[in-house]
Amino acid sequence: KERLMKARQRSESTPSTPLIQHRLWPEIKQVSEEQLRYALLGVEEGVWTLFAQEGEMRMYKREEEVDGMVCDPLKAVHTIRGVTAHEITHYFFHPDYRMDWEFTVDNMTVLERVSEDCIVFHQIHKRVWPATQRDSLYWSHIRQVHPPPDEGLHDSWIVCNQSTEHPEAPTSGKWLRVNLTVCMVAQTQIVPPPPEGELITRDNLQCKIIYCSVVNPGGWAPASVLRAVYKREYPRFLKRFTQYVIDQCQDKPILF
Ligand code: 16C
Repeated sequence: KERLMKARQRSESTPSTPLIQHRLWPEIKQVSEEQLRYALLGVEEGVWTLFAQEGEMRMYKREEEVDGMVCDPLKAVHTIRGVTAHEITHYFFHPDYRMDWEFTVDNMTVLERVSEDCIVFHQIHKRVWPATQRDSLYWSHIRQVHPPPDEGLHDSWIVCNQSTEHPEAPTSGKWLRVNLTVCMVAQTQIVPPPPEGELITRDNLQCKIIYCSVVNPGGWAPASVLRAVYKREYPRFLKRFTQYVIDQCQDKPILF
C-alpha cells in the first residue's frame, strides 16, 4: 500500500506555470474540467446508442444535427491491460508519436508550444470523397486528474482537445475548418495486486479509457457519407491507438 501511495505521489502534477499565465488558461481550465465531468457521466440508457463493439471496446453515438450538419456526439469506453493512464495520455498528447497512430491526418504542425502540458496544433485531414478537405486547429492539454480518484483506481489522467484560433493558421479557402471538442480520460487500476512485498509489473496494470468527441464538419458534407466514415474510422482509431501504446510500452519501465 505504501509503495502504491509513493508511486501515486511521484506522478502528481499540477498545471505548469507558463500555462497558468497563458491567455488561453481560463478557457482550458473550464473546458477540461467540464469534459472530465461529461466523460465520467457514463452512457445513460435511452440517450446513447451502441454502434460498435469489439472485445472490451464499446462505442456509442447520439444522432444530432446543427444547421443541417451531422455533429453526432460520440462516447467510447475501453479497457486494456499492461499500460498506465499516464502512458495512454502521453502517447495521445505528444506530437512526436501523432503520425505513428493517427491515420486520418495528412499533415500536422505544432503552432505553439505553450508549455510542457499544452500545445496548439494545426492538422490537415485526409480528404473524404466527395467532400471538401478539412483542417483543424486546436489546443491540447494534458493533466493528471485531481482530487485523487475513487478507491480501486490508482490514478487518472486526461487529455482535452478544443478548437481555437491562431494568427499563424487563419482559415483559408483551401480547407473547411472542423470544430472539435475531444477528450480522452484514462484510469489506472492495479489488478491483480502484486503479492505482498513484490513490485508492480505490467501484469498488474489495467487501464480504463473513456474517449469523447464532438466534431462539427464546418460545412456541408453528405450525412450518409459522414456517418459511414465515422462508424468505420473511430473503432479503427481506438484499436490502432491502444495497440500502439501497448507495443511502445512493453519493454519500457512503467510510467506512473
Ligand atoms: O482524437 C483523435 N485525434 C486527435 C489527434 O489528431 C484529435 C483530432 C480529431 C480529429 C477530428 C476529426 C476531424 C475530421 C476530419 C475528416 C476525417 C477524415 C477521415 C479520413 C478517413 C480516411 O482529437 C482521433 C480521431 C479519430 C477520427 C475518426 C474520424 C472521424 C470522422 C469524423 C467525420 C467528419 C468528417 C467531415 C468530412 C466529411
